[in-house]
Amino acid sequence: CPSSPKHPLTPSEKCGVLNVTKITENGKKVRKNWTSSWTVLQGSSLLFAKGQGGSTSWSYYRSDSIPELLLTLLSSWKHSVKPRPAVSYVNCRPGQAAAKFGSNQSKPEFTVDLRGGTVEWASKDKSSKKHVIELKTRQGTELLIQSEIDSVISDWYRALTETINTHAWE
Ligand code: I3S
Repeated sequence: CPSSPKHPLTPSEKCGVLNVTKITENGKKVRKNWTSSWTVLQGSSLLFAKGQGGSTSWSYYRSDSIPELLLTLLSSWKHSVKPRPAVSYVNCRPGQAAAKFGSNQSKPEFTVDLRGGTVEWASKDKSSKKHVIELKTRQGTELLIQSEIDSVISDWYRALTETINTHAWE
């Protein structure tokens, strides 16, 4: 997400395409369902986009970085992660991403409150995939978040950790 003078880039403003699955919801184990989701970190919330309509065309994906986009799509294909449609961002600027969720292009499929949550690298028994983050919320939801790209997932790990630490006492 490039920064803009109006909305300076902070650790709490980040977006991109990630592979995600819930493993626990409200304290109950749920079956994994890896999907490729447009993900926005805004303030203490993490939003995952849901596409409009039923199409699953690759052409709906946009990213700030073409190599990142190609790697994401290749990884989705290799790992049989279901593609997600209707993500039509060319750029992700702080403040713009969440506003776009409100339009009819895309809306959050679900939102996670990071306050009081924890983030750690997932152990091997949680997933056979590499570069997997395990995110636990205070509400009892556990998510696995993954990217094939080392630097991408490391940046998300850092941003999520900073966000959780920043909002720890709220
Ligand atoms: O932790 P698991 O159950 O071994 O996770 C794998 C399964 O959910 C599998 O689906 P089915 O049980 O419906 O075949 C998925 O396709 C895999 O991706 C899951 O494992 P990974 O290690 O990729 O998270």
